[in-house]
Amino acid sequence: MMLRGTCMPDRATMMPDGHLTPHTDILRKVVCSGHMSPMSPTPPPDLLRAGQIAAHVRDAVERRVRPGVKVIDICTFVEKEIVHLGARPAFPCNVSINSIAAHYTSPHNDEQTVPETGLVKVDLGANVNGYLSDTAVTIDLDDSHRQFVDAVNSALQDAIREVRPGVRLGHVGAVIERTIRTRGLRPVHQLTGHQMTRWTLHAGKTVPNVRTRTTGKMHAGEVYAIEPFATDGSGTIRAATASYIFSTTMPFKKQLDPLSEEVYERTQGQYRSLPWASRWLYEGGAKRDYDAALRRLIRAGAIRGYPVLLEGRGRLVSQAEHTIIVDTDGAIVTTLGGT
Ligand SMILES: [Co+2]
Repeated sequence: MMLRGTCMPDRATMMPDGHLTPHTDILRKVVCSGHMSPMSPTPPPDLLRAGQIAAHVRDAVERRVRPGVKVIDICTFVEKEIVHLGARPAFPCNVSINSIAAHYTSPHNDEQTVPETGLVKVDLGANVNGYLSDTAVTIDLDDSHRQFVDAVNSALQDAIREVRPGVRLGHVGAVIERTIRTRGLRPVHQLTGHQMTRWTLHAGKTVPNVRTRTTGKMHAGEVYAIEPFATDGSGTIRAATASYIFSTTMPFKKQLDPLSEEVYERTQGQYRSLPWASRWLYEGGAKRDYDAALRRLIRAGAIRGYPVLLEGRGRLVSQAEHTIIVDTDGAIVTTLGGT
């Protein structure tokens, strides 16, 4: 199967309809590493594999997101498939519905189901030995919000076309903003794409979704998640009170109660600084008050929560996302899929 043992990068050219087609000449260049210039080293195979696995699972889950399906079943399907394909989740599967812009993953007892209409964003990533991928798709439940999906797909496509060493991150943001506004929507300016390094999901630089004066640039070999968000609301977001996604602060030395200590050790050992879901603590059937331990850990500064993010006016939000490697003359999209 295409996922087994291959380390061929998904080198591609964007087609006008928003689809990506492999560009065979460039593909040959990348694969025949003996003939490559020293400026264009072969990307780490684990990085490419993390991208392929995430793309495969994203394409598989897209077909499963239908009205009435339990959100927790979508989350566990995604996370189990990632493991089944030989990786680990880079972060909990996010299923953000309608005006929830991002950072919703099911809590352990979630009864919520997918509604009849609107937009569902599924955002997922794989971790292969610390090499990460991050990709998202928006599902238009009753096919009545196509402009939202088109806007983010086109913005992502236009942004990827700008990727090359030396391009200003603010320029990429300007391209994203223009494409979304041209389609009558607004970019969500507080949400950004982000650089990724080994074991670090949000490393240093960000990729804005609007024109900014940031002077930062992309450099060859860097890895980025580019993720445009579009809305018919204000384009601002606010944090809800609930957090279901956390990350562990390292190092942490203070004394804690036994259960908090156990949660700290477990999450630090298993996920390092990558995000994890409170739901994952309950897997295996242990009936303990993890929610209380999480509150104590937050108060102690041992973990941080990522609150659910809502569109400021309660309007719909769409999202598209790919992981890319900055190559000498363009982008290698690691999460292409469709194969
Ligand atoms: Co991301």
